[in-house]
Amino acid sequence: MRTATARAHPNIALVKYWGKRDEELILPAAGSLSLTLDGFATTTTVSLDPSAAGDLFSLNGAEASPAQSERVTRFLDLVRSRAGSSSPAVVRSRNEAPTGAGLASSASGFAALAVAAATAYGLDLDRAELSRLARRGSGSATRSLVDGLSIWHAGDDDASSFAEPIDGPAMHMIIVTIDAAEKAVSSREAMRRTAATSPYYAGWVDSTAHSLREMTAACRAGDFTRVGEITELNALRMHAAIEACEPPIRYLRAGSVAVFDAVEQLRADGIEAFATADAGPNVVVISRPADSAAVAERLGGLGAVRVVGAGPGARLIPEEDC
Ligand code: 2P0
Repeated sequence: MRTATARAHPNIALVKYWGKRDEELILPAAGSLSLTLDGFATTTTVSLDPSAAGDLFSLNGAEASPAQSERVTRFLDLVRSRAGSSSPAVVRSRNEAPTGAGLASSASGFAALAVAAATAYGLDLDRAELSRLARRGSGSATRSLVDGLSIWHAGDDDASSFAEPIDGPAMHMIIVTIDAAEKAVSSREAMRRTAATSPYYAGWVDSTAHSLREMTAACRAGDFTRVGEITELNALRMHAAIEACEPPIRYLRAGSVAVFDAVEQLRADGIEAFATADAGPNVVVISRPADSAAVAERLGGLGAVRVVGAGPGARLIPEEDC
């Protein structure tokens, strides 16, 4: 029985991925840029079991839902077809982040699964190939193969749509958890609805492509202030496009808006901090590393606060570390 264990971390996008050009290949409408975190790890073990009737997937020690299991099986089918194998697998995954709460557990989940499954099934893939493989599970997982700052090139086909590292200013992320419950509308469904019904979708895609070029330049220049300004602008544009769907989707709650207000006040007080939010109510604030303790203290009353830095891309770990 062949077994491999991998660990991956979520990433938070500074320029967001929101919308697909190709649903089957998960090619994004525009490129994106993120920071892989050093917390909230997912650890996944894939063990081939040729005698089993089908795949078995457990999450945090409990059998996964049929929908989750089917998504894992579809991903494993892709790996099996490349490896020329028909063996089912036992997949055991442990997630340190609350699943479905906008902390991108699908990113760490499919990044860890891509590395563990590729190894267990005997595929010899380099980092860009692993990033492309993870993309087939979930778009944001593409970026979690990369250490620290990661740029996902939109590309125009399967071969050209992958993530790679990019230099940038040092930063911390202050994660403010407003609500850890599962979100009402999944990212996948909300992206579809935005593309199909939001009158601002075309503007979102165009402006994101432009923001990514500006963000790339700001990162290369080590310009934290500009990185922060583009981050907050891009997040608000994404939420504006989402809120204009029919029927509307609104991920930000009163508590989320209170964090954006507090961040504006921090800047007025001379501490450079900038806010972003994904497909849920939780807010992530970026600051220079030297300011993160002060930012966390100021935001402490608004939600559960955790400070994280840059973390490693998905990689194999020895079995005994699980
Ligand atoms: C991102 N998000 O760039 C954006 C910002 C959420 C808001 O990528 O359909 O789970 O699996 O490709 O990657 C969340 O969407 O969607 C996401 P699929 P995914 O991080």
